[in-house]
Amino acid sequence: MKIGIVCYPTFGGSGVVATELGIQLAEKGHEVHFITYERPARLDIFLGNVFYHEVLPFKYSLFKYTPYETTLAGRLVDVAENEKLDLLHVHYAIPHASVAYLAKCILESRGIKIPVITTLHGTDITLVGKDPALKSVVEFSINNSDGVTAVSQFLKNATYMNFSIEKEIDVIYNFIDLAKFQRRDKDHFKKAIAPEGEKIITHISNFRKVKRAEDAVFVFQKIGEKIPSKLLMIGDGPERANVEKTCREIGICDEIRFLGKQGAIEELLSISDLFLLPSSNESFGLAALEAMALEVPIISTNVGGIPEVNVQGVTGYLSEVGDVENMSSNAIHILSHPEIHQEFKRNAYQKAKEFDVKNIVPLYESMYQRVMAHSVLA
Ligand code: GMT
Repeated sequence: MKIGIVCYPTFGGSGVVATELGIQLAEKGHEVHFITYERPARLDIFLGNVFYHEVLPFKYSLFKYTPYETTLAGRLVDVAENEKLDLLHVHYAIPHASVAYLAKCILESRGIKIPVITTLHGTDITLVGKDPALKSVVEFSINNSDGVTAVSQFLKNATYMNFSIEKEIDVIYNFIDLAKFQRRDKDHFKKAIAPEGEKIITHISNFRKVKRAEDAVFVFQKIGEKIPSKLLMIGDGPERANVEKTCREIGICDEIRFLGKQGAIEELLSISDLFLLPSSNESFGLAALEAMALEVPIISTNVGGIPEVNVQGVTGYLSEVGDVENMSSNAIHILSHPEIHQEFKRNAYQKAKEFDVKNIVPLYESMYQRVMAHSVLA
């Protein structure tokens, strides 16, 4: 198949899932075309059947805002027509689903039929999409997609609850390539971070408010009162400066390393003993799955789709949002019992196996076949 993928090219979850999916599809022999404003961050390998089409900003003195949606639609039409795409798969509804619908209509007017699949990722439904400024457009473009997927059962339910949806939504979970995402022996690195054998606690996010990265610091502070530990804060985003300020105010900067955006997160997770995910909302929690794949137990909140990934008392523990006390006592419980820690590590890896790419990518492929067959008949 010739598949056009539209996504945010950043380190954000939807961009990571879209890029990894494209790479997997290409490795299975499909031809994949990424259409976005920057080369996707995770598209770091060369494959002969992967193409990247940049959407360039169109600047003109009359425009206060560059019309990204219009140029993206134009590029989609151009790529679909010239590369003879079989379908478009757009990730994150805003603005990709409505832009794809416009491109589809333009192509139809030229006698070209191209089905559109929309994957809902999280804040496009739970936060941004339900804002009255965007709701009608999101609702319309979901209903006019030829196939719709959500990354968890929670997100599927939330979509039906927040919008008036006539379409069937398939749950296709986030995935991990366990063959590539493997624990590495990084003992020298571990020693550099934790020279006295301290435990290494890790938080990875885009430091948006919804991630409550500050709670990771408070949880860590309490862990540190009982168990010598270091905290790795990985990623970057709008809240990072505030979180750093908090660390300075409570005087624990020496125990915390802010590493910014990182490519090889499997190396950092390989030296981690525990992963903190204190989000106030999370449709799935890809970062937690990546940690689990490297045998790192999870201390998380119990919101959204997180319980579909992190199993209470098995792969980690789940607490109410903001319950720093409960999160830290759960963390201390795991870290202070080596045999329990080992068991949680094993369980985390076993649970991650359910989301192995080998199980998940075929679900997308069969959905592609289904919508294509349907589009030919319609
Ligand atoms: O908010 C983010 O972390 C980024 C966001 C995105 O769409 O870029 O991530 C969402 O999609 C991920 C991949 O499907 C999910 O694993 C994350 O849980 C989800 N984030 C939220 O729901 C907050």
